[in-house]
Amino acid sequence: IILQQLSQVEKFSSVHPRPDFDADFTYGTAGFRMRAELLDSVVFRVGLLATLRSRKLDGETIGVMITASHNPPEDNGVKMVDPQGEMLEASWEVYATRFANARSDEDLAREYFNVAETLKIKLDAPAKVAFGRDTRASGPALVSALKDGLTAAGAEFSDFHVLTTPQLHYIVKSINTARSSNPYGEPNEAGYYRKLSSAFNAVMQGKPKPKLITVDAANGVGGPKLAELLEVLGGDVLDVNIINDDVAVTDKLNYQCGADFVKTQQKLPLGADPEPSQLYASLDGDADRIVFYYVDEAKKFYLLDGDKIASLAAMFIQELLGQSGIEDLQVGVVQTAYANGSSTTFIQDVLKVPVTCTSTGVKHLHHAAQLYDIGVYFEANGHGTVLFSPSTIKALETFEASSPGQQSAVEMLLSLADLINQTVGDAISDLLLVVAVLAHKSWGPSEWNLAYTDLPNRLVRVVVNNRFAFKTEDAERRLVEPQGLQAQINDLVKKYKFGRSFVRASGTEDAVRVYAEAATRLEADELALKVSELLKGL
Ligand code: G16
Repeated sequence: IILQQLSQVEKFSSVHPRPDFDADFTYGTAGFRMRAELLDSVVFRVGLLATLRSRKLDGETIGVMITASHNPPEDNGVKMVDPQGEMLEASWEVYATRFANARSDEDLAREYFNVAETLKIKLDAPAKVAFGRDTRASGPALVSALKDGLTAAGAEFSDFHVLTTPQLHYIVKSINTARSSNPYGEPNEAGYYRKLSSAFNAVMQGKPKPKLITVDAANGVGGPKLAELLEVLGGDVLDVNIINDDVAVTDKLNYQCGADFVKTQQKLPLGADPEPSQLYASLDGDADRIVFYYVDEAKKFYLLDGDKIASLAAMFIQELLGQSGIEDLQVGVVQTAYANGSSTTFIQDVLKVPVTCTSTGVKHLHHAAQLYDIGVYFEANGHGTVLFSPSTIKALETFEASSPGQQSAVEMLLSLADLINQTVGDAISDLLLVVAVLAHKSWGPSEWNLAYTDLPNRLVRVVVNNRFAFKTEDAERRLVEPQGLQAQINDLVKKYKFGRSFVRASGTEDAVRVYAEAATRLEADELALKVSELLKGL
């Protein structure tokens, strides 16, 4: 069997040769991501690794998602999903990188064998893989490469076709928990819509129908999927006007629209002509991020980003816990260095909720959030969710309420746990969460925005010669290399009131990101510019 499998790996690999690519492929913030034409061999090899991962985990289903999310249409990417719907365990990223960089078919077969040997994986053990893709034009060809990898390694596989990234995470968890005492949901797309819509109806019981919401779907997979959810919800529950939902013209994906555009440019997406005080939202290309916004009477734009979502969710959950009478359940918020300083102060000092800071990437935030009973995690860019630990769910389910008020708070918390995707950040689920919380508080977007005022900030993307030369510490807040650069940044920051700035290499684009915040818009822009100038020639 071993020899037969190795020869299959070599044979199939010869159809998916590694391209001429001077740099090494790396499994970054969200898997491999680059120009689609470079990815054929990488995706094939991810198929091999996903098979080994499933074998290692006694045949549990592993997910593979083909997407480049917020990146431009000509890019694509691939990432692996672990059995509980989490990102691939970090220790396996090394194997993914090794597979992707094997020079020849023989080298690849050797790596495959070595990983199986090192991890004591039986090559004749069963393996199952479920996969999906976004709407990019390069998706179908990459799916073929993936199928070849899975076939070569001998996995059983299920093709879920076009999905949002969080839908695939949901399906993987649902498949793997189907026979447990606590199945997560029906393991298919229809089950996802049913779960969300019944939880939303439960949370909204007795509340008036929310005002019209306009959702910019980035011309990505989120548009048609949100439309499907609305159909399951039924016409009378929620009025949503979906804009930028053209998935037929694939070049439009993320073009001057979507969550990343709105967050980084701090302006309206193409096609939005907003009515004052109405709620607007933008999804990203694979619908795992969402940001909200509105304009006032003077058409001034206000952004309600991931930090605002985290604050809103933490506030609501704290209030419900208070009403429920349950003690000893710790709510915590997890953020990254990009979190606006005002949000961190508000969460810690006003809500009295502890805050943890991790490196960028949902994989880091997710694990930190699992350390709380209820862990709210959001990146400022709108990627996040709220995790209820299994013991919290049990505590809620078994709590004996002594008043109807307590009872309804407990039921609300349990419905929220169903409404909020427990596997990963999910723009559609987060949309419903925000709408529901606003309904409960009888708030419009401006009341939501009042909690705290963001410090003006600027995020700049700088193309450098070698982004891998930038190494950080302290949850990416300090540069260790290139040597001396952090001291120069510190000297600049000192000159600005409420100044803060950091530099880190992107894990999804070939660039470095510079973040700056300060007391005024002008100063934040100036600080970002000056720090960016320090990077010239690096
Ligand atoms: C991905 C990750 C996010 C991360 C973003 C930007 O988002 O899932 O956690 O914040 O990339 O990362 P970086 O600054 O390293 O490029 P998405 O929505 O593109 O999958």
